[in-house]
Amino acid sequence: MIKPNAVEDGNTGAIIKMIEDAGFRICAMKRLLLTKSDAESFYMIHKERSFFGDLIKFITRSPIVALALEKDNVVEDFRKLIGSTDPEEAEEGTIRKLFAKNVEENAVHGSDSDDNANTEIQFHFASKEIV
Ligand code: DGI
Repeated sequence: MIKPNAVEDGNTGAIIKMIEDAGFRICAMKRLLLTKSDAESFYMIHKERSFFGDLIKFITRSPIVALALEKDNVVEDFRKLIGSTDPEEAEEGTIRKLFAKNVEENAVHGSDSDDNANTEIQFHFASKEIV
């Protein structure tokens, strides 16, 4: 998912280029505004965290771009490409180092396991949208 700050800053294209250049194949893609209830369901795992309210406000404030990606070792390799959650800790050349503003407005989301990737892909896409 490309998050609101990166879409607002006009970095959608640059981020997609980095994703494709790194060998990921785009199987599905859409730009949409998440509702509050979409966002609360997507981030349910964080609902007890102190930053949950801010996270929901941020992720719903303007459109996101959702992508389903394919590659060998896709989850781990995508986490490497995006870098650490906090851009101050992200490695040089990662998407978050280049495009994140801070730990909350950190430009991109990447699934953290195959199971979560399946759940998150189904959250965003109908099966006929995944090619
Ligand atoms: O999987 P990640 O996105 O790298 O990180 P995560 O699953 O631990 O957290 C999900 C999102 O929640 C993260 O991308 C940004 C937000 N977040 C995480 N830790 C903090 C945070 N937001 C704030 N404001 N403060 C935090 O400490």
